Amino acid sequence: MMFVDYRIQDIRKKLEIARFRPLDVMVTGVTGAGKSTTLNSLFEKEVAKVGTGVDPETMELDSYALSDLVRFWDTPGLGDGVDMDRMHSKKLINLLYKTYVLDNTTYGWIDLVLVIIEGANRDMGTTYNLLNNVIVPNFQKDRILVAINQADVAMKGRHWNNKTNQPEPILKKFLDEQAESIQRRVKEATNVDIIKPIYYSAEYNYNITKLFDTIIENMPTRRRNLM
Ligand SMILES: Nc1nc2c(ncn2[C@@H]2O[C@H](COP(=O)(O)OP(=O)(O)OP(=O)(O)O)[C@@H](O)[C@H]2O)c(=O)[nH]1
Ligand SMILES: [Mg+2]
Repeated sequence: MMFVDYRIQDIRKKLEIARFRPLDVMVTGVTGAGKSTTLNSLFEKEVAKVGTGVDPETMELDSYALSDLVRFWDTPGLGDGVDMDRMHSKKLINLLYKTYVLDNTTYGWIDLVLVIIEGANRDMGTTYNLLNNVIVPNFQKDRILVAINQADVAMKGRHWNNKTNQPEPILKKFLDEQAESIQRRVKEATNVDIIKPIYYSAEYNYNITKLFDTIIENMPTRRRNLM
């Protein structure tokens, strides 16, 4: 499976209708959620540096072009203390207000925001903070996607089949319920209606195709006007 060529006709057609190119996706989430790992999984090589210890890894914004049609922006995660969060939030907001001008009209550079949540994460506070205080006030709500990573360790590693690299039914049920619960809680906490998050494992390449399909299915149909 090569994502460089994946569903390229679908993507091109959508971009032609929307009249912009490439699709710029900002990848965001708390530190350690697996943003960089997810990009490496999509690119099928190590493009982004992944954290090894407890320290956050990504400190700056980096963009990675998958093709001339799709580009991803890796960002530093929140949840690393008040001062760092303030600094990183500023970088995220700056990116959300990055613009380009076409035919005398100014448009937003970022077309879609992908919020990555850690499957094992009980404390959703930082994610809600990110949504509530950084993304939602500065970006169109209907361009926000949420996905659950680290599906393999959502139940602390239990019920993950290491031979097939897939969740067993019990874990699958758990993940399905978790996806619904997150959808509900995002609505309660931020008043944003998200589509039911998909779950995947960047580490084991589980459901990565589904993640990419979700991005394609939810591609904006027009350029982004500023708010
Ligand atoms: N078990 C498991 N571990 C994962 C998965 N995805 C990422 N990890 C691990 O989680 C840790 C953090 O991953 P990163 O990709 O660096 O996380 P990040 O969101 O980019 O973090 P920052 O750059 O600090 O914001 C690394 O040790 C990864 O190997 C996954 O799907 N399953
Ligand atoms: Mg990172």
